[in-house]
Amino acid sequence: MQSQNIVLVGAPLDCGKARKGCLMGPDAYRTAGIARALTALGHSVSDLGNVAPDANDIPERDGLVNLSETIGWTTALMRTAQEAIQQGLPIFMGGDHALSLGTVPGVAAHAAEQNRPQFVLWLDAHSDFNTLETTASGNLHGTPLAYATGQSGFDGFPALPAIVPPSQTCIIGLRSVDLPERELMAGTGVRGYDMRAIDESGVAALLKPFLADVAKVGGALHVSLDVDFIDPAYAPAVGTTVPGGATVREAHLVMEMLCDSGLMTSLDLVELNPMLDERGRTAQLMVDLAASALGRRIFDRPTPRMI
Ligand code: HAR
Ligand code: MN
Ligand code: MN
Ligand code: MN
Repeated sequence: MQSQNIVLVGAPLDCGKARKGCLMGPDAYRTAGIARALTALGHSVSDLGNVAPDANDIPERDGLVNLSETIGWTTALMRTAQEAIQQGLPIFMGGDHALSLGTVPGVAAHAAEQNRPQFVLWLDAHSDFNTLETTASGNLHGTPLAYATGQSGFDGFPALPAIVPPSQTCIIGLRSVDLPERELMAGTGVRGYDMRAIDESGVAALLKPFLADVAKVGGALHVSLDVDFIDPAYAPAVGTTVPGGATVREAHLVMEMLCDSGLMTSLDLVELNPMLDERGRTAQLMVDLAASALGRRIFDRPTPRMI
């Protein structure tokens, strides 16, 4: 693949749910060698360091976890994403999935400036399609796809600089969807594929038509990779494990196809909780998946070493 300017952005937000630990994610990816792995593929890599949340006076609301801090991260990350994508292909190193409340609208604003349609591929056990009104847990990491696609019910959040039409989103890996999320998604044109669809047809058959749609209109493609897309047997370092997820090879195949397509313009790595990891294996797997998306082939893989 062509050499790219890759821009690493640390987003150590941990406000999207109660269990703490995702704030260590960016440093876990750095320690697992993300810059080295991508440089070895011929890319030039810069690391902008970690973002901090904006201050605001937004009052907390009963039933919502860390509303003010989450909005502070959202405004900061919208701005950072718009800046970072001018410099190349940003990789937003989370942090929990609430970071996509900022990154997706931010990159979508940039695509809109260029008159390019923005598409989003959401690799996740969850649909993250709750609103502030529908969330039962109050955990805002369960809401970013609803926000970015312009659903109502986000009082207090900034106006979206650009909306991603639901029909330009594709979720793969589903195995935990709340009833209100299902109702809200129905009829919007969101493509949602559950694990059974992967079992029955293989992940390649699901991904191909979506990538073809992106290519047909010269779209920009944001990929949001939640650790829990992968089965917890391979990726234990996440607070919201759901058994029955993607295998290591299914996840790599998605990344390899993204690489072949040349369509990916930005990437989130989210929900890694290093506190729950086993000798860094989940952080390493996420780095390896990013490398696959950016040109590493099976035969290029370093021989695994014992750690
Ligand atoms: N749907 C549930 C909720 O809204 C669980 C959301 C969990 N989300 C993540 N990210 N872990 O995908 O509370
Ligand atoms: Mn998620
Ligand atoms: Mn621009
Ligand atoms: Mn998830």
